Amino acid sequence: MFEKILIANRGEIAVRVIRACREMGIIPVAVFSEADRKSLHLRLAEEAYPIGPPPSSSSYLVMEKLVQVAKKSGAEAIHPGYGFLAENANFAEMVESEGLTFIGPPPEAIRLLGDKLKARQTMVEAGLPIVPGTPGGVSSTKEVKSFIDQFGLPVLIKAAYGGGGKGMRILKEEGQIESSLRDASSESEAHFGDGTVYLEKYLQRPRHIEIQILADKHGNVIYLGERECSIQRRHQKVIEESPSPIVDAKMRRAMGESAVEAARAAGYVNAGTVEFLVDKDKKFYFLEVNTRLQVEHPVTEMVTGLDLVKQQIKIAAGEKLPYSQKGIKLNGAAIECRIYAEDPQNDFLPSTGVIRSYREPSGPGVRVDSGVYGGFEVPVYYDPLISKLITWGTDRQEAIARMRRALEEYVITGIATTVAFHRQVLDHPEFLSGEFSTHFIDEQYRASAGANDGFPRSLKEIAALAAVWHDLTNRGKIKIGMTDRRLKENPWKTFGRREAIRQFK
Ligand code: MV4
Repeated sequence: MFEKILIANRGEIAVRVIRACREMGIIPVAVFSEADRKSLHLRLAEEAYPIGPPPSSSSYLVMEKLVQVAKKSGAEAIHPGYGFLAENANFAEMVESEGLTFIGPPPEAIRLLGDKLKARQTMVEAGLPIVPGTPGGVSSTKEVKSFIDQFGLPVLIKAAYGGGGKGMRILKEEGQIESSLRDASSESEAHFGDGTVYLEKYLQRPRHIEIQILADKHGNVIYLGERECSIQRRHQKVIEESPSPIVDAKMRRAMGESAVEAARAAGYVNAGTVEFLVDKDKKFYFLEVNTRLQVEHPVTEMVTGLDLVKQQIKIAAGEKLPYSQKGIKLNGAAIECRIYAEDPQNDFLPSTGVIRSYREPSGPGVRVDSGVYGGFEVPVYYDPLISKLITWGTDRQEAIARMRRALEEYVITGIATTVAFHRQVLDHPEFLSGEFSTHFIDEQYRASAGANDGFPRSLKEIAALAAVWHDLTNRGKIKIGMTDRRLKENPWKTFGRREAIRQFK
């Protein structure tokens, strides 16, 4: 086993990997940019090395610096986390060629799966269901027209090296072919350095469901159930859960076995995720493979009891998987809310600044993977994800009840966050019913500033608000936390509230 691992990342995921190292008796080595001098991952790591100025292009993305620090510190392996260099085949290659171990898949698998056209071709050959699409890149209106003649509208133009919705255009009418093609291609060129785009039939209101897999270096591949990731906004996931409310045992097995086939076909090793789109008839289609540990991995950890980061490290060190497929038992349900430093009242604009007060929820079934603390200044340079709140319950209902309770306990002041937004989603009938698609937030949430912000209120909510308003205006007295008369008589419960009440009298 490794004695030292360098973590080529920051924030909550660096903290997550450090924790796994600690439990395994491995010394974690942190790196930090000038903007991260006071970040939580440094406080928890044994050693920390500076790697440059705040912009990630000058620090967390500079491959040579990371390899250099790894060697200088005596680390034998590098964990890339997610984002930054996690899915960069050249980085994985450089790490290995310098005699270090990359804690992730082989460079060839990253390269193959990063090329969406090659990935699709590979999966067709492996027998996976895929959405109808062009086998190669398209560049002319004529090619698009003939695809439409065969499969009809709408059509989705996708970037061959894309991800996260960049370089993607929905084509709804023939008149837009030329402009959409041009836009998608130039956006792809700008973001991925290659303007190749291809076509797929556009699925109208799909769900996004993904399968977690683990593959060791000895040819063993297993799947760890699914994650429902349909609650997203602008290609950024917001809430994930496992199991999916619509997946039964039979569908799970079919998707899981497909995912294992996909991994085998790609020569995959380590932890990976096979993404599927699922239509209204519950038919599933291969989308792509994410060749990294994902942000939402904790929900899978909660229902399987496995530590995915430890498994990644063990696989990289050459160990065999500890379980066969039969040994994997899914238990209960887990939900994750991504807490972003963003302002839902202001079109989810990133909100930076000092966290004035900070109190994390805890108690039964609650886990917080956080990269911040009270007094910390959230840097402007990086992803605005500050923590992930994960709850577990014996079933979906209990996981939801615990999430609501935990969101009520969570205190973050000084900056705007998405905590209150999550409270609204967790009260939304469509979310509670489990009947939703990737368009849930777009369809249900109004982000424009104004009186009609947010999710439309139910009649019951309006009635409750009217009652409170009536109470406040007609009695001329504001009661804080004193709606229940019995509380008045209980000094334990009213202790600490008195000051606030006095101020309002
Ligand atoms: C699709 C699709 C519908 N049909 N492909 C989104 C990110 C990228 N990984 C692939 N994505 C999608 N691919 C076909 N053939 C729907 C999505 C999609 C989406 C598309 C437009 C706007 C929002 C979206 C949210 C989630 C998924």
